Amino acid sequence: MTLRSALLALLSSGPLTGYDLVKQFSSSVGHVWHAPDSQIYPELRKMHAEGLLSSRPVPWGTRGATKTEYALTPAGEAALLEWQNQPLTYVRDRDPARLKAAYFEWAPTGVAAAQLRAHIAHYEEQRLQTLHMIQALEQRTHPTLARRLTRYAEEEQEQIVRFKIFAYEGQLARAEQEIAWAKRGLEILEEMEKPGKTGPVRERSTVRSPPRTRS
Ligand code: VNL
Repeated sequence: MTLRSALLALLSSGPLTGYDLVKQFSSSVGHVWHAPDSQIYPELRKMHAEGLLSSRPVPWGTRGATKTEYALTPAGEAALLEWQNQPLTYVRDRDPARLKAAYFEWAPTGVAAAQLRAHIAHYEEQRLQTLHMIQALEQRTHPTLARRLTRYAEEEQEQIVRFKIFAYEGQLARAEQEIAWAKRGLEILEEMEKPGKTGPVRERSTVRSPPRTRS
């Protein structure tokens, strides 16, 4: 359902062929709503069948071939408005990094730290990507945005740009928060490795105790 909203939103920048849509998806709205190409094509066909999109053949190459260009219909625009008017539904957390961290006592030497460093690397990468996106939006050089803006008056353009940047500010804040969290985890692991610290006294148990492999 939300893939549909992302596709409607992207097509509100102007008509696109299926191929261009898939390309632009991954370099724009796909950064906040990832979807594989294999999901996009069938969803476009469904949206077309349901009357949300119109299609027309446009020339392709020099041999009389055509490709299909999709555009929002009035029903498609209505669906976009309807989506904005619906409240979000929240799902409860299912976070693999938090889940794993909660049981790091089972992680062999160095593995927990390596996972936290990988977490940092992932979000450092996302942080940079997000900063670049914000810059392209601020400068209005992002091709999808630039094309979208041609359909609006200057006063409206300002708001359109601001909302896109606002979305990425949220992504940026989350990336920085994840980096800070994982760095804190590394500190905790280091703290635990300090010599002279003994763990809690445990009674003998039939339950297998976690491996104490850190030196
Ligand atoms: C647009 C352009 C959207 C760039 C984006 O992400 C983006 C757009 C939500 O104009 O639809 O990164």
